[in-house]
Amino acid sequence: MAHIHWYPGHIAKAQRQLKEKLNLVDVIIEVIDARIPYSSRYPSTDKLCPNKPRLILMNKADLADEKYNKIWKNIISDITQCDCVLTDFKKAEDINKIISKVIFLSDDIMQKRAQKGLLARAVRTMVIGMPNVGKSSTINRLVKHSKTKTGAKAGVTRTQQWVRINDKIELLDTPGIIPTTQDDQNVALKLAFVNSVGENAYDSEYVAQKLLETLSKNYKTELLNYFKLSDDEQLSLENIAIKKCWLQKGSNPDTLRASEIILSAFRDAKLGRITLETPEEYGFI
Ligand SMILES: Nc1nc2c(ncn2[C@@H]2O[C@H](COP(=O)(O)OP(=O)(O)OP(=O)(O)O)[C@@H](O)[C@H]2O)c(=O)[nH]1
Ligand SMILES: [Mg+2]
Repeated sequence: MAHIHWYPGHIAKAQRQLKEKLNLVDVIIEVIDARIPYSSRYPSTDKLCPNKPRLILMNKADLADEKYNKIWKNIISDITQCDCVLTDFKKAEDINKIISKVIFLSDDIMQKRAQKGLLARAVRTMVIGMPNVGKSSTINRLVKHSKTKTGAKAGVTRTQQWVRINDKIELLDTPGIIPTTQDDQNVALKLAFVNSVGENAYDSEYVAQKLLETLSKNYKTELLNYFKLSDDEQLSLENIAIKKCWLQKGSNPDTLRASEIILSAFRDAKLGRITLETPEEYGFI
């Protein structure tokens, strides 16, 4: 049985909307989450945007384990055949890196336009990604670079605006949301860990228990330290609730409270910098 549910109607609609937007741009900026670089990637980009140059931002690099950031960046770049850069919303220098990569990636398209005798114009780009990966933060950072809105273009719905980032780049001011499917529960679970799935789509006790199991593999010490437990202690919701004296009426362990605390401790990086998937588990090393 699937533990994490989405609604198929929404997926089809989201896919259609994403495709419409992708048709408008020359270069795609895809944001993924550095803590789950493999699972937050768009798995079927080739179907929706064949042959479009794509820049991948492995965002929230500040929350992910430094030991894995560069390794994953290279693997993602290899498997997608796209440029990939590590980003973090506090690093101002990332913006110039993104801008110059987008210009570089558009070079072929712009040259082809010129050969066809078409008028030179700015490169059009947009940000896409799964929920909560940092799409809006990325757009805001790029837009802060310049504040001029360039108004609606033919074929673009009025609610969308192109923002001129500099004289060479225009950015769609709304992101494209990548529709998630529940085909792969392992991926769904990872997305739930990083809060990329609406909370009413899953049972938080189930997800928190799975997060405990995942963290126990590579970050057991961090977990034990955070909950001030000794090495031989069992890392289950019940045991943590009992040890921390999170009890309900009748002295039952308050496992719901334990789950919420575990999920937010991970999401807010209170356990330290963590990457939830290793290159080894996917056979890359
Ligand atoms: N630590 C850290 N937090 C980030 C980073 N980028 C974004 N965030 C935070 O992650 C959360 C989600 O960021 P958004 O930019 O709203 O993400 P989004 O992809 O637009 O999310 P949706 O619109 O819900 O799909 C916010 O709380 C941001 O402050 C980053 O590089 N590092
Ligand atoms: Mg957003």
